[in-house]
Amino acid sequence: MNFTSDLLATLRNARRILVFTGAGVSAESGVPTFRDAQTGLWAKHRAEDLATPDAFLRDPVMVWNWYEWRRELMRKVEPNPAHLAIARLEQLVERVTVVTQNVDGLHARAGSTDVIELHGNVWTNFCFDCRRPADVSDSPQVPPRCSHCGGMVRPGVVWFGEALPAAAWSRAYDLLQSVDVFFCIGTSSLVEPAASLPREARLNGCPVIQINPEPTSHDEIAQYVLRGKAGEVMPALLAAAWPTG
Ligand code: BJW
Ligand code: ZN
Repeated sequence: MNFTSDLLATLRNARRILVFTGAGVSAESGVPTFRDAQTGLWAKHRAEDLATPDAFLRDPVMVWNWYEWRRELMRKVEPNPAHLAIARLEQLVERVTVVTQNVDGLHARAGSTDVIELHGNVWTNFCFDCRRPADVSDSPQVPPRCSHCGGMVRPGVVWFGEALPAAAWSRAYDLLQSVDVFFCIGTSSLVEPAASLPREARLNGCPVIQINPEPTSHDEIAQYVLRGKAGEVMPALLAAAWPTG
């Protein structure tokens, strides 16, 4: 794989890197993406039937079971070379923060130590009514009930129409002021407000490196567009930028 000397120098000179990721980063682990036509989860299910508070209230059993099915699938997967290369960046650069839209926890499992989860984490649950964290380990009901108020327990993810966790969002947004390089990897960049982060980074004058096998609207704002799979491009890029690293 060939990278321009300009890109390699930009990486070597970087002190603070933000790595913004989407479902494409976990695709090579076997986690289906959301919008890829062939394998996307929502090729079979309509997003608005499953990932909204209204959908949960309308059919809580179906939505809970859909998340259980996905958890089952995610339990069996491992971090792939893209997650591992992103984690390894921490040994090469002073400060690396991963800002992910993914809910699978694979960045942390790969060894990344500073991960901001914008859309929550599928391994957590909380009460739809009182919003307290919920332990569902031995609940006979579907969905499980809250031990405090009896409300329905839901997965700890962010659905359409819901605000992103305030602390996660403001930390990610504030980082845009201080990072030297912004990676945008494996996201269709269709879901707001997350998709505004690369745009804001570029407005701040930060170089954006886009890695995706397909074009996205963010190709326009990216300084470097690397067309390919994250699990192939990221390890090759690290090897080229830090050959002795
Ligand atoms: C590879 C690869 C390989 C494949 N290597 N790459 C402004 C304009 C218009 C609409 C809105 C707006 N602001 C807000 C909205 C509404 C809405 C929205 O964005 N709608 C759009 C769809 C139109 N946003 C919201 O509702 C958000 N909330 C909000 O704004 O609240 C406001 C508010 C404020 C105050 C009070 C109340 C409300 C919330 C969004 C939540 C998104 N949730 C989901 C589900 C999470 C739980 C779950 O997992 O079930 O998050 S939706 C889904 O999309 C999931 C993802 O994190 C997210 C992004 O998807 P991603 O990661 O980009 O995946 P894909 O599949 O789209 O793309 C995969 C990419 O990988 C592709 O490009 C492939 O080519 C690539 N790829 N293989 C590298 N090997
Ligand atoms: Zn409750």
